[in-house]
Amino acid sequence: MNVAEVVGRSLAAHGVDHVFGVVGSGNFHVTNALVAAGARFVAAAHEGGAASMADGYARVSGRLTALSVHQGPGVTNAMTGIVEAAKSRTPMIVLAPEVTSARSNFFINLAGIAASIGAGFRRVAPDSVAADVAEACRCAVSGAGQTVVLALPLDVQSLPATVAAHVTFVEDDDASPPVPELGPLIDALATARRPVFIAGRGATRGTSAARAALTALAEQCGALLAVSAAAKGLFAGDPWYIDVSGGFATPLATELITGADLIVAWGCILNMWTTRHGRLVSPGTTVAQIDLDPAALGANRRVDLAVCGDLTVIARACTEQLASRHAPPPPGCRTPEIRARIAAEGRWRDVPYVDESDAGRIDPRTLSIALDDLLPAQRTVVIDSGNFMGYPSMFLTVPDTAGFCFTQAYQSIGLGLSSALGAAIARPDRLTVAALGDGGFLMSVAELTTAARIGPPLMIVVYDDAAYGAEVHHFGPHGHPLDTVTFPDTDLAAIARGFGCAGITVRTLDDLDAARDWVAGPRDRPLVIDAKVVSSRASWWLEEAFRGH
Ligand SMILES: Cc1ncc(C[n+]2csc(CCOP(=O)(O)OP(=O)(O)O)c2C)c(N)n1
Ligand SMILES: [Mg+2]
Repeated sequence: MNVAEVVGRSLAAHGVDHVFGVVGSGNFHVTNALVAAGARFVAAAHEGGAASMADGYARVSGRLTALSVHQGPGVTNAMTGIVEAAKSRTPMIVLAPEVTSARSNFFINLAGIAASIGAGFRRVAPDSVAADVAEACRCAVSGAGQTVVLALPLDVQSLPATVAAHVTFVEDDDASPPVPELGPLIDALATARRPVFIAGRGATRGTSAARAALTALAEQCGALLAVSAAAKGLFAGDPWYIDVSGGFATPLATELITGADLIVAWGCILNMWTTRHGRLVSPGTTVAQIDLDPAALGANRRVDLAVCGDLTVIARACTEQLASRHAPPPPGCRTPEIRARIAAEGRWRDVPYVDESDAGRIDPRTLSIALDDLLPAQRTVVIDSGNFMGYPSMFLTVPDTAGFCFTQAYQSIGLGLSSALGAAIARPDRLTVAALGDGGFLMSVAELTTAARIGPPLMIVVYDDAAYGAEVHHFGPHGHPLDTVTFPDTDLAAIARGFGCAGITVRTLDDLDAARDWVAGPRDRPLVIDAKVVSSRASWWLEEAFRGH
C-alpha cells in the first residue's frame, strides 16, 4: 500500500465514518482510500461549506470526522470553517495535501497556518504513516478535543508505506483520572444558600455522564442548573433548569444568577457572553471553576476556587463526599416557589412582549414562537451569526445538547447553512432547522445545491431584513450612512426553488401554513423559508455584543 491508502484505511479504523470535502488531484487518492475503507464521502460545493459540514457533523454526532481538501486554495477556502472548529475544539482531521516546493503556485506554509489558528499539526512520513495518523486521531479525540491539520506531502503520498500496520492508541479517557483535592469546593457547596451551576461546552462532550453527575450533585446541594449558549439543552427536562446564562438569559434566569451566593462553572470558561461582561456575577458571589484545561481556569475573570480535572469525576466525588458529611446540606434555591416560577417564566415565550408585525413583515419573536409550535420536538437547531441570532436561540426549545449547534466561537456569519447540513446528516431521525440571516444565507447559498442533492430533513429559516442588520443597528443610531449594509429585497424562496429546494415566503402567521404542510411530510426536499422580518431596532443581546467590540 502507498501512503495515501494507509492514511485512508487508518482513519476509517480510528472511527472516521464521514468525510466532507471538495476533491482535487491532491486529495483524490486519500479520499478514495477512506471511502474504500467504508466511510461516506459528502461532496460540498465549496471547501468553506465542507469544513462547516464536517464541524456540524462532528458536534452533533460526537464522532471524529474528516475534512478533505485540495492543496493550497482548497485549504484556504476552508479556513474560516476550520478556525471555527479549532476554536470550538471539534474533533476533526483536516486532510491537507501539502506542496513542499515554495516555487509551486499552490504553496502555502501549512504548518504556519495551523499554528496561527490554534489547530494541531502532524505531517505523515512513509516510515511512520499509521503512527502519524494514530497520533493525529488521539490528539483530536483526547481531553477537551482538537482540530488537527494532517499534512499529506504530495511527493510522499504515492510512496510505498514502509510500515503499513494499523496503530491503535489508548484514549486518555480510558485511564482513571485522579481526583484532585476538593476540600474547599465541598465546603463551598455545603454552605451555599443559593448555588447556581453553569455548565459549558466541556460538559457536552461524549456521553450523558456529565449531565447525570451534575444533576445528582445539584440535587444534593440544592443548586439551580444553567448553561452557556454552547451547552444549551444540556439539562432539558429538568425542573430546575433555567436555560442559558448570558445575553440570552430570561429575566428570571438573570434574577436567579445575579442572586446566587455561589456560582460553579463546569467546563465553562465564563466569557463575556456567559457573564454579560461580568454583570451576572454579583460582587459578593463566590465563583468556582472546574475545567480539564488548566489554561481555562481564571482565563476570563477572577475565580475564588479553581479545580483542574475531569468534571464528571469531580462532580461524582463531590456528591460522595457531601453525602458522607453529618450535617445535611442546606435547601438551596430549590423551593416550591422557585420551581413554580421556573415552570411559569422559564422560557422566553412566557415573557410578555408587544407584537410589532406590520402589513408586510412579521415580528421575529412571533415567527420564532410559531415555529416552536409547528416543529417536532425531536429537532436540531443550528444558528448562524447576526442580529437575528437570539430569536431562534431563545424561542426554540431543544430536546438535548446535541439538539443545539452553535457555531459562534469565531463569530463568523455564513457557517450556519453548512453546519446544519452536517448536523442533518448526523441525525436524520431529527428535523434539522438552520436559522440564518439573509446576509449569512447569501454568503453560503452555493450549498443549497448540496442540500438539494442529498435531501436530508432540513428546514432553513432566513430572518430576512434585507440588510446586515447587526451593522445597521450598530451604526444607524449614530447617524452614519447605511448604504453599504442595506440591500434591495431579494426573493430568497425563488432562489431556493432554483436550486431544487422547496421555497416559501412568510410575511404573516398564515403564511406558515405552507411550512406546516412541509413538516407533515415527506420532507424529501429541504425547505427554505424566506421570512420577511421586522427589524426596527437592535436586539437586546446585540446591544450587549457591541460592548465587546
Ligand atoms: C465572515 C464575516 N463577515 C462579516 C462579518 C461582520 N458581520 C457580523 S453580523 C453581520 C451581518 C449579518 O447579516 P445577516 O446574516 O443578514 O444577519 P442580521 O444581522 O441582518 O440579522 C456582518 C456582516 C462577520 N461576522 N463574519
Ligand atoms: Mg439581515
